Amino acid sequence: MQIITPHYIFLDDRISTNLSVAYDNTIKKIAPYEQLLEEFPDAKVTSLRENSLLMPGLINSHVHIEFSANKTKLSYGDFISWLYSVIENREDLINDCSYECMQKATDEMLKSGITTFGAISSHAMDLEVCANAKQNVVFFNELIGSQAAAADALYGDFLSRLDASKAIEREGFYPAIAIHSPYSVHPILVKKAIELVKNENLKLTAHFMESQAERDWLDKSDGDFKEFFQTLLKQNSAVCDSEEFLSYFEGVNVLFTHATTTNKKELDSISKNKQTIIHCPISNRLLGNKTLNIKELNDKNIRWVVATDGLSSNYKLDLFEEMKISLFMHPSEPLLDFAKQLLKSVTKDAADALGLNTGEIKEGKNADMIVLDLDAEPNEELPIHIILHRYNVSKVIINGKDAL
Ligand code: MCF
Ligand code: FE
Repeated sequence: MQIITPHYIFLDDRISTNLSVAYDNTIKKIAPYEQLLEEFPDAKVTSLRENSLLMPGLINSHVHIEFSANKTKLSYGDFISWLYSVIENREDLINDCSYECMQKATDEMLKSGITTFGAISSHAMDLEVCANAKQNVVFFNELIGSQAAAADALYGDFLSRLDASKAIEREGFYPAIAIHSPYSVHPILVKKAIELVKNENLKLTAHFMESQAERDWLDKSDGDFKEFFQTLLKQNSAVCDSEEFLSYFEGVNVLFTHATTTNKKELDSISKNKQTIIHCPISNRLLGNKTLNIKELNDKNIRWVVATDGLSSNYKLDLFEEMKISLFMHPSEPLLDFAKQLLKSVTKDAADALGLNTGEIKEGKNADMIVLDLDAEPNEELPIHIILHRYNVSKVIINGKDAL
């Protein structure tokens, strides 16, 4: 058992002073220090410096670790140009993405207070790094392929990657499934994957309605994707429209990434099914996509969470940076309220969406906690300050163990 005595704790509804936390792998009790010492006299005690703030560890629900070698290779500003640049540079990106390169990415996340991440794994190149990472990992094996003729082979490859991830047995590692997107995955494959999700109770995510090109292609088999599919895949029309795609996810807990070009009907379906939208503002800006309509999501009571996406469409894997960009990208949202929502989105809401027992400093939750070094006593605008000032992260605790 351990006791940590910060100056302040970021609790669900308030900032506490004069409380400490007793924990092993889960949070056992939150109470005044003397009381905890009496109850757990043998506990190891960590007293923190002045103005230290204990808060829940951050959850980055969407990151492509295998794309961590990119810095300047990929073309930004337009989604289709980006996609062509991914195809053109695929070999280089893969070859340059060594174990060390990927480990640097997970370490950077750790240093910026990310205690859980959702890895979208295209090739299982990142399996070992993720298995060895200090963080909790939801390992989303990606299923991709729009051609029916190749479906069996693609599904076989996907299943063997899924099996390899199931063989990793460690606390906080969850094998899971990513269906790439409605334009790139044949319905035969989508249906098979969702059957698996239901039978084995796996976590599920998908990219959905990221670009105008995707909107036009799914709605009318036209637009910027037309040439791409005709020349590269000899495909003249979309394999699935968005209504059909969403129908397969009825009653399924899924996190849809981007959703910047969704229409009212799609959002109603997402709302009805209590599904989640992953908001990646930096990626959307860099790939020339629209800004997510947060107000519409809030009006429809749709849970949304902030994530970084990969270094394929970001310059950092830092949720403090991501929240800051989001704060400035949604100027119509009331500042303090929105700052609070952003922080909740990368803690409690992300944990709820992923079905993980974490994201809060609360008795019974997993002991995933970070310490921020504030420089003054916090006031009621602390959520804004946390997002603006990128305070130093001086301690990271994951499942009760010191990770930084
Ligand atoms: O989220 C961004 C942009 N949207 C789609 N895909 C990716 C992103 N970053 C990396 N990807 C990967 C994706 O997982 O790019 C590959 C897929 O494996 C090709 S996209 C047809
Ligand atoms: Fe992505």
